[in-house]
Amino acid sequence: MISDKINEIINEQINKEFYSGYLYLSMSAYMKELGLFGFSSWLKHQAKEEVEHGLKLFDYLISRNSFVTLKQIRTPEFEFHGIISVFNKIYEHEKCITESVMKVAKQAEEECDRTTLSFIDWFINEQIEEEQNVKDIIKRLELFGDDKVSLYLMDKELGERQ
Ligand code: OFO
Repeated sequence: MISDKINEIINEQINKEFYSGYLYLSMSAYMKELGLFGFSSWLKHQAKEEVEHGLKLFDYLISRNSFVTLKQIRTPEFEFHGIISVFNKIYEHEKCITESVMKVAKQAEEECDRTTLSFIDWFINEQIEEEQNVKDIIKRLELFGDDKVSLYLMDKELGERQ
């Protein structure tokens, strides 16, 4: 059985993962409005991944005979101002998520909860990858995002994400 404190922060993390899914879906809708169908599809995939992360945490609590307390998911932002600004927001958001995943790891370390430590490692690695992917997109947008042909090609490429 995991401690009450770890239970609490993992339940919070479930909420944050589902919220991330909501936020990325909202961004996906915005990209669709702009006619950037590849960006929209990439964000929709990202949203699905976030829901999977939430479910992974949900399953972990259950596997440890711990309680799941699902909280209300707040309304995500739905007014955006340009592609780079959307990806900068994602980057900032993911940095917050990394911090909160680290909070779980720190608490588990303090409590010598080896099971949670080993479980949360997967999330730490995932966060490194996600931050890097988003940063790469931002770099490319900054380099040639104003050029319509390049943007078209990038949209096509992101749309190929499986
Ligand atoms: Fe965006 O990452 Fe989940 O954890």
